[in-house]
Amino acid sequence: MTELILTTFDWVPDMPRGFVRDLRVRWALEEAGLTYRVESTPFRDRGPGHFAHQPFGQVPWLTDGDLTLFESGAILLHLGTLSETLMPADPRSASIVRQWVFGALASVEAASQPWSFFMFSGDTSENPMRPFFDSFLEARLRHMEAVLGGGEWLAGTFSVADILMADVLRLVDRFGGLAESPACRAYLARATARPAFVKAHADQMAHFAAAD
Ligand SMILES: N[C@@H](CCC(=O)N[C@@H](CS)C(=O)NCC(=O)O)C(=O)O
Repeated sequence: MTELILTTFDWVPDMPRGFVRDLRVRWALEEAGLTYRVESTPFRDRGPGHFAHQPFGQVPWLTDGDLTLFESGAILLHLGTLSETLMPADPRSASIVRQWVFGALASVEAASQPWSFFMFSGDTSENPMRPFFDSFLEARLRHMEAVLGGGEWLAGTFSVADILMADVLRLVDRFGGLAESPACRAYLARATARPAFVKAHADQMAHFAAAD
């Protein structure tokens, strides 16, 4: 197996620390027990080399030999091909995992991201879009309550889908958005109690702190 290299920013301000999406990749790598190395790319000065790997100038990206991948969901699906801890070998179960990978990103994060931008900005004005984003997220969470109340993990056993869904819900929880969603909170507590998450989170915090 080739060496896996995860690239993230060299430094970020305090606010996003603990929530930068390299955490999803670190978490998956730790769950799978895969050997990897972390490299840094400048946060402040994003040059052509950065855009060659991540066309939006964002992080993370993963290098696996001569393959470079961006988008945390695509990276986790790739890691799923390397470890049955992340993605079951049985094709039917794997399809269910992929379904929930897209569910986490395209249905739940699509609603949580605009909401969290409002929360990050601290905007308390009567913005006409705010009620729309509140109710968009509330509807998604209401349906996730029913799903997550019905089982421990999204696809039966823990998988990359849970890493993505839990990380999406973590940002909602940061701003108090899970107050009315006890099943989502319990799922999040289960997921973030996993040693692989605890290590991934601590490693990300240490990585950025080392650059202060
Ligand atoms: N859809 C992308 C989103 C990546 C993303 O939003 N990365 C953030 C860090 S968590 C970033 O690089 N932000 C800096 C920027 O957008 O300029 C993924 O899941 O990988």
